[in-house]
Amino acid sequence: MKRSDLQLYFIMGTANVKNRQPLEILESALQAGITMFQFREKGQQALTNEHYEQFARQCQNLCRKYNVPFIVNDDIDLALKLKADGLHIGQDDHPISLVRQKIGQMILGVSVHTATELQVALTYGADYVGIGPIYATTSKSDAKPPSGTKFLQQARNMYPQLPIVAIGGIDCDNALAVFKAGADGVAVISVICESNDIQKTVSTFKSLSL
Ligand code: 3NM
Repeated sequence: MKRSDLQLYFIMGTANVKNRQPLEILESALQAGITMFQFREKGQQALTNEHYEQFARQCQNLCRKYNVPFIVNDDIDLALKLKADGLHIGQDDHPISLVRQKIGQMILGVSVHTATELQVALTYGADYVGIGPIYATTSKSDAKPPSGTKFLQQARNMYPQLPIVAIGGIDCDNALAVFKAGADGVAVISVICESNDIQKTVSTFKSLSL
């Protein structure tokens, strides 16, 4: 993968969308120029069984149409079944060494919060890391307290070439500080899911990236 693939990384599941069609939001975001997409179907309202897989396939087909990488959050079996472009895991999900063995060459993203977690992720072949929550977020019920940009900056200083995406509470007003701290990109849920003008939101983010 290229570092620029992370520039505007949209994450969505049905629980993130109110009074609108998730696939319409995804297609608007793809049309507007998001550079990566993560399928993250979590929470009490999450789809189950065949609806879950069907929705994932619909998202994947849209991503293919716009040539944007389709990444699955957490679910290794789904990522393998769909031949997704990649898998993203957190620290609580699965041991990274095992995941890399299972998924082969697929893109592997890992959420990290400390220098030790970062080192372990790289040892086992993470292709990119996610750092957050930078700011307060309401989109992840078990999010850690906001970290600000300090660890992001440290990670960038330690690994100048590493693909890094920042996440958590990022919007058009604070994104510049995140890019300046060293992120290659920003991963966002609510700011796109709740946007009244997705084209404008996406263009604003992309104009802020360094
Ligand atoms: N992971 P929003 S924060 C999915 O810190 C997720 O690892 C986070 O959503 C982490 O852009 C987060 O609406 C939610 O704040 C991001």
